Amino acid sequence: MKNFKRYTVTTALPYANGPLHIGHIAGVYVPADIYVRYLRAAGKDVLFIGGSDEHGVPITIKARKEGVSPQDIVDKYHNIIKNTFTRLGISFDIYSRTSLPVHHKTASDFFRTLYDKGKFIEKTTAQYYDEEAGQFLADRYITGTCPHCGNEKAYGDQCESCGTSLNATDLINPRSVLSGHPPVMKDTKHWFLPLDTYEPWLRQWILEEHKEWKPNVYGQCKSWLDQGLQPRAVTRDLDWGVKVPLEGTDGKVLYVWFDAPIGYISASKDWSEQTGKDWTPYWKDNESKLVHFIGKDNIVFHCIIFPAMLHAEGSFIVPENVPANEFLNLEGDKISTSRNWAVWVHEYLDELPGREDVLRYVLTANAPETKDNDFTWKDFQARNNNELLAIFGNFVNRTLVLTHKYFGGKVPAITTLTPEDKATLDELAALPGKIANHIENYRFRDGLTEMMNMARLGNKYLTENEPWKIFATQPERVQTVINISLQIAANLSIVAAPFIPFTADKMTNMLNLGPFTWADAGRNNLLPDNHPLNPPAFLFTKVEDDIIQSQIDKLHKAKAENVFKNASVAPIKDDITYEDFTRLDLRTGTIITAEKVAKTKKLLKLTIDTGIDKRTVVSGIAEYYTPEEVIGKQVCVVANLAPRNIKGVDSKGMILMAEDADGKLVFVSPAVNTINGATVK
Ligand code: B3M
Ligand code: ZN
Repeated sequence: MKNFKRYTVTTALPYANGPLHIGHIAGVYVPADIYVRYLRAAGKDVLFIGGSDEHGVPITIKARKEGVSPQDIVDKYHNIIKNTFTRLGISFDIYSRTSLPVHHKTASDFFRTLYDKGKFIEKTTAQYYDEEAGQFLADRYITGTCPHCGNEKAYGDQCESCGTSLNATDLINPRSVLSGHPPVMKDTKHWFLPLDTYEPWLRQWILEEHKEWKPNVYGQCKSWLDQGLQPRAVTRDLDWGVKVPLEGTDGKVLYVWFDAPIGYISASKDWSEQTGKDWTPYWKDNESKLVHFIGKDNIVFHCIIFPAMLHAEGSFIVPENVPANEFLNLEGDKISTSRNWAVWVHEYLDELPGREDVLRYVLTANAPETKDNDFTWKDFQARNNNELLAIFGNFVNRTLVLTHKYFGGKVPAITTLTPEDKATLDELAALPGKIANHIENYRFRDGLTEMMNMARLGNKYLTENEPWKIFATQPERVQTVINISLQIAANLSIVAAPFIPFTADKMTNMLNLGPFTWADAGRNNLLPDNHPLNPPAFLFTKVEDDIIQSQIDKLHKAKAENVFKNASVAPIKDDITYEDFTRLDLRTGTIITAEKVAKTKKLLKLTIDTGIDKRTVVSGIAEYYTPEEVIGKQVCVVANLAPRNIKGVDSKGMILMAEDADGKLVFVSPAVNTINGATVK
């Protein structure tokens, strides 16, 4: 493997529109921190970059919803996120933010360079425009009826009821979320990066030169390249973001995914401003290794789009690796901020003080490195009690307690080494290399396992030799056993540091020496004879059942509460006349047959007895109800809705469903069963 002079390590810039949850930490930030802590311990020159991504439509929507400015939103959450990283020991050299002037200048200069080099395609396209609000509408700002399932709250990019990806122009009866009025089509010019022109270079660079990338990353890149790359818009009609540095572009900003990765470079400049050190070698020198830590949903941006931008600009290095992780689930369900199904890291740190390393350890042990994985509170408790406390903590504590008990807290000299002693020391010597190899190849779970094997080695050695039983009769033997145990503990303080740094610091303090460097790891003489130790302290304490149960209860309670707290109620539509209403013919009806619509996840084909006829109606309720559940149910039907063909099924009518705060569809039915065909007034 090539030796690099320095390492530039970036982490996905979290959107500053909400706090961090354990999924963020497991997927990106703990792995990256393990990697850089190891590199620093190994004496490498590292620039570890983080920062808040403060642009994009979701931030403007949240600002609108809360009646504040986007800057208020990002100021609030940038500080919460930055503080959370610090408390969890994520050891950034710089944690910057993309609303800073240095970023706006860096990103607009980057755009201008590509523009001046003629790298962009200019295209004028028709987009939805809200004449009352006086602005073009991003997809999330347009709502209307889904052409596939009739959901009236579909958005311009997706229908969350039937899951279909949409273009804004697909929507029936589109309305602006801003004014509530129908938008008009208006021409607008945008700039596109012709990704297709970089396809040959990307194929060579990724598929030929980086076969060592993780299979989940390599595979996704290959499928994107095999599908054929298309020109990608790099500007948007929005008033929040990095202004487009061209004449006549008022109201236009750089697309958030164009400016955000440039945020790594502007963060490096921010670092230079704060430290006086030169950022350029970390981004311009081929002797620098650039590694992006991200989640799998960011692979295309970090492996295809940003490298194409860097390659087009011409003066930057491109990433050597992008070890993206899959997703972490929680108690068997996807983590969801909108459903408040999450463990918020700042709340964890508040409610379980002093257990930063337990979370780092558990999230590393369960890291979704090659496939989605699951976090459960029961597993959290088991790993703390059965691994950290019972093995790691128990070994270190017994070793120090015995040193103080028998040798006045000073390292005793070895007397004679048995073959078992030598075997133990040989095993000790081999472990740091194994751990280093795993970390250098981004296999942090395996690295953690080998780190724990060192604790197991010490625990086993101590238990097998039982010094507490033989001190009276063989004090010299106990000298050797305690010395070797102390050398193992000292090595453990080195190899544990990348994973559980708070614990390693406590060990360094108890051993009254160090911190050591990675080069010291494996030696059996780290602690000289007679070296005085500090008093032992507990590294871990038991996690009791009540702590776990309260977290589980909190999770379910938060989800239940959130159902109503976050209910997003659609704006009222324009007034209609009573005459308009009388044109609607609503009737009661009973579902007499039901089946899934082939090749769809969300649609049921129903036969409804309307008291007048028996008709087929397609309804987007398959995600919430099985066919068996709905047969016999009396419902309300829009009986005079013109027939439509939905996914190959002729549907005549629509059943009325209400969308609850949790996004689930519930039936709108008569309070008591009545005749079919009854007019609903
Ligand atoms: N702000 C957050 C995400 O999609 C996005 C990452 C930007 S990294 C340059 O996870
Ligand atoms: Zn739909």
